[in-house]
Amino acid sequence: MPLRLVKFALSPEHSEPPMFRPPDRLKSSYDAVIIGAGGHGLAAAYYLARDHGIRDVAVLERSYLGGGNTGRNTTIIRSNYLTPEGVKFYDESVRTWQDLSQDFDLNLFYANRGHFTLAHTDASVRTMRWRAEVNKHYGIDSELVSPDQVQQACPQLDLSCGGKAPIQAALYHAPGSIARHDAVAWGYGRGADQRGVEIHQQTEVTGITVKSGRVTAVQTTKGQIETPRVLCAVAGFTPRLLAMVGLRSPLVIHPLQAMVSEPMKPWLNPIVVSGSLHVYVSQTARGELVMGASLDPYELHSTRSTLEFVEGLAARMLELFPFLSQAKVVRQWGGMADMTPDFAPIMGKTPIQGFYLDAGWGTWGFKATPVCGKTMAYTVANDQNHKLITEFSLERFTNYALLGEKGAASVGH
Ligand code: FAD
Ligand code: PYC
Repeated sequence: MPLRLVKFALSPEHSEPPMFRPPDRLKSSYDAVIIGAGGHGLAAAYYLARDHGIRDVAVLERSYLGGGNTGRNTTIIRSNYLTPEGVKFYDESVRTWQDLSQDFDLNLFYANRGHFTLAHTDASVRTMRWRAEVNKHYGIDSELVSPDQVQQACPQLDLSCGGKAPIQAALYHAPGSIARHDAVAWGYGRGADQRGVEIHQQTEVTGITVKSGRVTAVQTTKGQIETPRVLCAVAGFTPRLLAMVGLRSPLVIHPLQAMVSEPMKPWLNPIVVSGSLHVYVSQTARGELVMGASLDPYELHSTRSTLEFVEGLAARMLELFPFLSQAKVVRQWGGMADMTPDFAPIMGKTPIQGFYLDAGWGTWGFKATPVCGKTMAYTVANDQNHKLITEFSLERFTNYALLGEKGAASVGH
């Protein structure tokens, strides 16, 4: 190790400023409590403090900051959705992403790569064309491209997919990007912390008090907190939190797994997704291939990972990229995806006064982190749903007003 580095490490003059303030003791009341220190909860805290002047906020996290789906996802950012509500919402998020590193003064490794969704069947070509037209109508850069154009951008791809499912066309979305997921949680967390928000890790919410239809307090493993406003942003834990306030939702929790290869020289610039083969891949700045597939096909509240997943995904990766047969998988993991029947989120006010929900983010919520933060902060501060989220309310399931985002949610489910 270079001497200079050792000196730097040991010298008190060069100590690195801590990213967060040392944790305070939990107070007995706050203006607002946010449950969950994932990207969504932290982003909401950040914008509550920055844009609405609400700083007496506690973010409560049962485990560690960013340790839920935020730190487990494959970081695909795009806005090529199918419904007008979805397209407008995710477009606002993509715009916010572009300035976020500067906003935080922290490198999020945001990298604009372009995003191909491959179509191997007539039916998927039809869906891609449909998405391209909806996207263009709302000013989103998406187009149907030929196999030759795919090959040009990605010469390593076997267009015949081993002869089993030749690529017929693809949806190309130029704004498609990736970013460093942990840094997003750190950036929002640090920004909130600097503005006075308290982040309490290892602090689990175990109960919520509702009196006369309104939230009054939360119980935690570190004591009770009085508060008139609670934002629940706990992804795969949402059904458990809803049970505490006596609400029901159609959410089901399925594991979603992913894996990463050893680092290799950069060869894959775009993000490549195949719904028919249930596989997607991107290459990070470090050279690793980040790969994922569809949900595990059964409900399970667990982050365990399986050999079956690695074997299946590796086999399908080789149909697209046969030259990878000697590449090593170095890591795999799983998250708990909170799935809605229409593949759109659940956001906004609930029948309980002061209890706000940010959930139903299944396999698609990382890209929405900035826009969720902004719209939920607005909703909590004004006790009024932000206009970009009115169609995402919990009530849509009782009003028969589902959204139909399945064709664009991510890989095939
Ligand atoms: P989380 O990050 O899960 O945060 C919720 C937090 O709440 C957790 O830290 C949890 O510990 C905490 N919590 C739970 N219960 C309590 C309690 N009682 N008290 C206190 N704290 C509690 N999305 C994309 O857009 N692009 C992708 O490429 C993508 N890939 C994915 C790949 C995988 C493998 C997975 C699992 C997900 C993927 N997603 C993707 C989805 C995305 O990760 C999530 O939708 C998003 O991260 C949700 O963020 P969040 O802040 O709502 O939840
Ligand atoms: O939302 O684009 C996405 C995605 C890809 C993989 C998981 N989610």
